[in-house]
Amino acid sequence: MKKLILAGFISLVSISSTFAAEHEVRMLNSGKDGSMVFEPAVVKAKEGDTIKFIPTDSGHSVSSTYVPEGAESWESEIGKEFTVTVNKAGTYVYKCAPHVVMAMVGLIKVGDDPVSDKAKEAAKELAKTFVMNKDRMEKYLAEADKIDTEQEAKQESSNKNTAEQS
Ligand SMILES: [Cu+2]
Repeated sequence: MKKLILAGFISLVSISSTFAAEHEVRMLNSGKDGSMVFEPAVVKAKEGDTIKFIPTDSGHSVSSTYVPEGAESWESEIGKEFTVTVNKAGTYVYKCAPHVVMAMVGLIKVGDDPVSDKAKEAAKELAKTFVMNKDRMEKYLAEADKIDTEQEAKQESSNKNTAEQS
Protein backbone atom coordinates (compact mmCIF):
# COMPACT_ATOMS: atom_id res chain seq x y z
CA MET A 1 0.00 0.00 0.00
CA LYS A 2 2.78 2.36 0.96
CA LYS A 3 4.49 1.63 -2.34
CA LEU A 4 1.33 2.40 -4.23
CA ILE A 5 0.96 5.78 -2.54
CA LEU A 6 4.58 6.61 -3.28
CA ALA A 7 4.13 5.65 -6.94
CA GLY A 8 1.05 7.84 -7.13
CA PHE A 9 2.94 10.72 -5.60
CA ILE A 10 5.85 10.39 -8.01
CA SER A 11 3.59 10.30 -11.05
CA LEU A 12 1.77 13.41 -9.78
CA VAL A 13 5.05 15.26 -9.42
CA SER A 14 6.20 14.30 -12.88
CA ILE A 15 2.86 15.24 -14.42
CA SER A 16 2.94 18.71 -12.91
CA SER A 17 6.50 19.32 -14.05
CA THR A 18 5.71 18.36 -17.64
CA PHE A 19 2.94 20.96 -17.79
CA ALA A 20 5.21 23.92 -18.44
CA ALA A 21 3.09 26.49 -20.19
CA GLU A 22 3.95 28.63 -23.17
CA HIS A 23 2.81 32.22 -22.97
CA GLU A 24 2.56 34.36 -26.08
CA VAL A 25 3.33 38.04 -26.08
CA ARG A 26 2.79 40.04 -29.25
CA MET A 27 4.90 43.03 -30.18
CA LEU A 28 2.54 45.67 -31.56
CA ASN A 29 2.59 49.16 -33.01
CA SER A 30 -0.83 49.68 -31.52
CA GLY A 31 -2.68 47.77 -28.81
CA LYS A 32 -5.06 48.12 -25.88
CA ASP A 33 -2.55 50.17 -23.89
CA GLY A 34 -1.82 52.55 -26.75
CA SER A 35 1.00 52.70 -29.26
CA MET A 36 4.16 50.56 -29.13
CA VAL A 37 3.17 47.83 -26.71
CA PHE A 38 3.82 44.29 -25.67
CA GLU A 39 0.49 42.48 -25.35
CA PRO A 40 -0.10 41.22 -22.75
CA ALA A 41 2.50 43.42 -21.07
CA VAL A 42 2.17 41.60 -17.75
CA VAL A 43 2.53 37.83 -17.79
CA LYS A 44 2.16 35.61 -14.76
CA ALA A 45 4.15 32.43 -15.20
CA LYS A 46 5.53 29.43 -13.35
CA GLU A 47 9.14 28.33 -13.17
CA GLY A 48 10.05 26.45 -16.36
CA ASP A 49 7.42 28.18 -18.50
CA THR A 50 8.37 29.75 -21.79
CA ILE A 51 7.43 33.16 -23.08
CA LYS A 52 7.25 33.49 -26.85
CA PHE A 53 7.56 37.01 -28.21
CA ILE A 54 5.86 37.31 -31.57
CA PRO A 55 6.82 40.15 -33.93
CA THR A 56 3.25 40.80 -35.12
CA ASP A 57 4.44 44.22 -36.27
CA SER A 58 7.98 44.70 -37.50
CA GLY A 59 10.73 46.82 -35.96
CA HIS A 60 10.49 45.55 -32.38
CA SER A 61 12.87 43.64 -30.16
CA VAL A 62 12.86 42.35 -26.62
CA SER A 63 15.70 42.57 -24.13
CA SER A 64 15.74 42.11 -20.39
CA THR A 65 16.67 45.03 -18.18
CA TYR A 66 16.24 43.19 -14.87
CA VAL A 67 16.16 39.46 -14.12
CA PRO A 68 15.98 37.61 -10.78
CA GLU A 69 19.21 36.43 -9.24
CA GLY A 70 20.65 33.44 -11.11
CA ALA A 71 18.52 34.01 -14.21
CA GLU A 72 20.05 34.81 -17.58
CA SER A 73 19.49 38.12 -19.28
CA TRP A 74 18.58 38.18 -22.94
CA GLU A 75 18.54 40.37 -26.01
CA SER A 76 16.70 39.53 -29.21
CA GLU A 77 17.29 40.70 -32.74
CA ILE A 78 14.94 43.33 -34.10
CA GLY A 79 11.94 41.88 -35.93
CA LYS A 80 12.65 38.27 -34.95
CA GLU A 81 10.52 35.89 -32.94
CA PHE A 82 12.13 35.16 -29.61
CA THR A 83 11.48 32.62 -26.87
CA VAL A 84 12.76 32.79 -23.33
CA THR A 85 12.43 30.12 -20.63
CA VAL A 86 11.94 31.52 -17.15
CA ASN A 87 13.68 29.12 -14.80
CA LYS A 88 13.97 31.34 -11.74
CA ALA A 89 11.15 32.73 -9.64
CA GLY A 90 10.87 36.48 -9.42
CA THR A 91 9.99 39.38 -11.68
CA TYR A 92 11.62 39.95 -15.05
CA VAL A 93 11.58 43.44 -16.55
CA TYR A 94 12.14 43.87 -20.28
CA LYS A 95 12.01 46.50 -22.98
CA CYS A 96 11.86 46.92 -26.72
CA ALA A 97 15.19 48.61 -27.42
CA PRO A 98 13.96 50.86 -30.28
CA HIS A 99 10.82 51.99 -28.40
CA VAL A 100 11.74 52.11 -24.74
CA VAL A 101 11.31 55.90 -24.71
CA MET A 102 7.69 55.26 -25.70
CA ALA A 103 7.38 52.94 -22.71
CA MET A 104 7.37 49.75 -24.76
CA VAL A 105 8.16 47.52 -21.80
CA GLY A 106 6.77 44.49 -20.04
CA LEU A 107 6.91 42.36 -16.93
CA ILE A 108 6.99 38.61 -16.36
CA LYS A 109 6.17 37.57 -12.83
CA VAL A 110 7.27 34.01 -12.09
CA GLY A 111 6.01 32.30 -8.96
CA ASP A 112 3.58 33.48 -6.31
CA ASP A 113 5.72 35.97 -4.43
CA PRO A 114 4.84 39.63 -4.86
CA VAL A 115 7.06 41.79 -7.04
CA SER A 116 10.29 42.31 -5.07
CA ASP A 117 11.51 45.77 -4.07
CA LYS A 118 14.61 45.22 -6.19
CA ALA A 119 12.54 44.48 -9.30
CA LYS A 120 10.26 47.45 -8.57
CA GLU A 121 13.26 49.72 -8.22
CA ALA A 122 14.72 48.47 -11.50
CA ALA A 123 11.36 48.95 -13.23
CA LYS A 124 11.02 52.50 -11.92
CA GLU A 125 14.58 53.28 -12.92
CA LEU A 126 13.78 52.14 -16.47
CA ALA A 127 10.59 54.23 -16.43
CA LYS A 128 12.71 57.35 -15.93
CA THR A 129 13.87 56.98 -19.54
CA PHE A 130 10.30 57.19 -20.88
CA VAL A 131 9.32 60.36 -22.69
CA MET A 132 5.80 59.10 -23.53
CA ASN A 133 3.26 56.98 -21.67
CA LYS A 134 5.11 57.72 -18.47
CA ASP A 135 2.49 56.09 -16.23
CA ARG A 136 2.67 52.75 -18.01
CA MET A 137 5.21 51.08 -15.71
CA GLU A 138 3.23 52.01 -12.59
CA LYS A 139 0.16 50.50 -14.22
CA TYR A 140 1.99 47.30 -15.09
CA LEU A 141 3.47 46.95 -11.60
CA ALA A 142 0.02 47.43 -10.11
CA GLU A 143 -1.34 44.81 -12.51
CA ALA A 144 1.38 42.34 -11.50
CA ASP A 145 0.41 42.80 -7.86
CA LYS A 146 -3.28 42.62 -8.65
CA ILE A 147 -2.87 39.17 -10.17
CA ASP A 148 -1.74 37.96 -6.75
CA THR A 149 -4.69 39.45 -4.97
CA GLU A 150 -7.15 37.89 -7.39
CA GLN A 151 -5.54 34.48 -7.09
CA GLU A 152 -5.49 34.69 -3.31
CA ALA A 153 -9.16 35.64 -3.29
CA LYS A 154 -9.94 32.65 -5.51
CA GLN A 155 -7.86 30.39 -3.28
CA GLU A 156 -9.58 31.69 -0.17
CA SER A 157 -13.06 31.22 -1.59
CA SER A 158 -12.26 27.68 -2.76
CA ASN A 159 -10.82 26.88 0.68
CA LYS A 160 -13.99 28.24 2.19
CA ASN A 161 -16.13 26.13 -0.12
CA THR A 162 -14.17 23.03 0.82
CA ALA A 163 -14.59 23.86 4.50
CA GLU A 164 -18.31 24.38 4.09
CA GLN A 165 -18.74 21.09 2.27
CA SER A 166 -16.97 19.04 4.92
CU1 LIG B 1 9.13 48.24 -30.20
